[in-house]
Amino acid sequence: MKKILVANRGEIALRIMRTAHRMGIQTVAVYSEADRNAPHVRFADEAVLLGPAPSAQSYLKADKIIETSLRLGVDGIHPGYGFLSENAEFARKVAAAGITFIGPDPHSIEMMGSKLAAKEAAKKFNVPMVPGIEQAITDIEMAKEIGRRVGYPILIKASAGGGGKGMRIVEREEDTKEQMERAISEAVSAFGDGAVFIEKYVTGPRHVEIQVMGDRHGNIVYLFDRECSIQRRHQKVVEEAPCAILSPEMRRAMGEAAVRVAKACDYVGAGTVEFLVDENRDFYFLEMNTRLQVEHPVTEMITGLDLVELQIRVARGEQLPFAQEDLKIDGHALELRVYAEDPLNNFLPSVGTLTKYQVPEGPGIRVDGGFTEGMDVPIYYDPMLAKLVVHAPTRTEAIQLMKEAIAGYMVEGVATTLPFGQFVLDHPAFISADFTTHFVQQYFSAEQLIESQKPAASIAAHLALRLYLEQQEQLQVANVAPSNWRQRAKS
Ligand code: MV4
Repeated sequence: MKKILVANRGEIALRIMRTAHRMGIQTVAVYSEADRNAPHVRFADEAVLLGPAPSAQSYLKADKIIETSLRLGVDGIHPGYGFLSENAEFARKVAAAGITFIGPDPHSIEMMGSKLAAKEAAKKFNVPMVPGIEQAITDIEMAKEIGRRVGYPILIKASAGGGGKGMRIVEREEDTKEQMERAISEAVSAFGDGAVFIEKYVTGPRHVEIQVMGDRHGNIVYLFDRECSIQRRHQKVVEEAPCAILSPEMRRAMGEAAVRVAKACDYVGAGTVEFLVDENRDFYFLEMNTRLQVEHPVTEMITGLDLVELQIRVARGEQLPFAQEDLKIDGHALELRVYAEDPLNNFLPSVGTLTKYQVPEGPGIRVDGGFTEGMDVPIYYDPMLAKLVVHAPTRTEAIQLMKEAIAGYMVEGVATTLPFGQFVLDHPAFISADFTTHFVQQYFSAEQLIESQKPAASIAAHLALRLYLEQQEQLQVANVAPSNWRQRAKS
């Protein structure tokens, strides 16, 4: 593989190209009119304009991306995350054009894109599943029957959904009819597929996911777990690896279950198997994401591996350079997603110009970003400025290092989720690792954030006052020394 086109933008495009560059592979960037001067465009060896800012007219232009690749002699396309990354049709067209899609085969994407097909495949491989059904359901009486069997509340999920889209909670049997009808009609309008299924609703779960990696020689390994429960409206905010509550036995059981899910769909490349963990520490398969995930750096930190390098190597047909027994966890890593959103104003996107932008650096600190000082935060795409990642020997030290990194992060011009990250890291429930996916809902409010900032604000005010008084003193001395006209004027 001599030349790779990265069909993405921002931090992930940059991160992929950095690894390609290190491997001696040429890079091609694609970009929209809003991204003409973006860092990923500047970094690439070649760059091609796709079209206007909206994604539908640029980063989602599958045919244009493939034509461009053919014209420039590209032999591999990396889709990153989002955009075309889980589009089986795109993967198929790339392969048909004689180009390597750096990701799984189209049939794996397709199978895991259907939550019902995914559950059916996983069940055959003896993967634990939330009580419920693995078939599409339309009949209301049958739905009520399942509700009685597994117990309310139940969750109706769209087969074509995922990532929390198209889910409806039913608290009581008498609401089943109405919620089923709504769920089906929403699934039809959102996904063009009305298939829904039912699961028992796990009320206070943790979201733990397993990174897997497969090659074309039948090897699949798990690269341990990530805890992703700290999320807000299905958008993750703080992730960590490893999950703080897994015993070695449970880690192994979940890892091996994840490998079975990957085997069930002949998986090749980097993938993530999501599980729910309930209060009894029982775990259940949720879904599989057939892409490199935003939070992959925490896994890289604790394994010492470069996941993009591995993706490229297995895409080239190489064997994985290690076996499961060779892998071990080194220390603890945390990731904070730094969004241009205002945590004091309902996380409204905060657009504007980065008048000041300086990221922290130092041992154990990694910032994956795609912004520099002076850039505008465009309104067209995800408002994530960067991922702030830290790695330390223990979880406690990682939390401390993350706090220092947050303090060293200088942003002016837009509001960010940095103070929100600080809030999470200071919270007793986070420190003791005793939390669920309801953490944000349960503990966070703008008032709480302001309250939590008071001690620091008070110290800052005291320091400012002291500095001011010291400067005043110096000024007076300076004024007095050469001439004392002020005193004379006063007297
Ligand atoms: C669930 C659940 C509780 N019970 N399924 C949300 C994302 C999608 N991957 C599946 N999700 C959930 N499925 C059952 N049977 C709770 C969630 C859920 C959730 C899962 C992971 C991370 C955050 C979440 C936030 C709300 C709900």
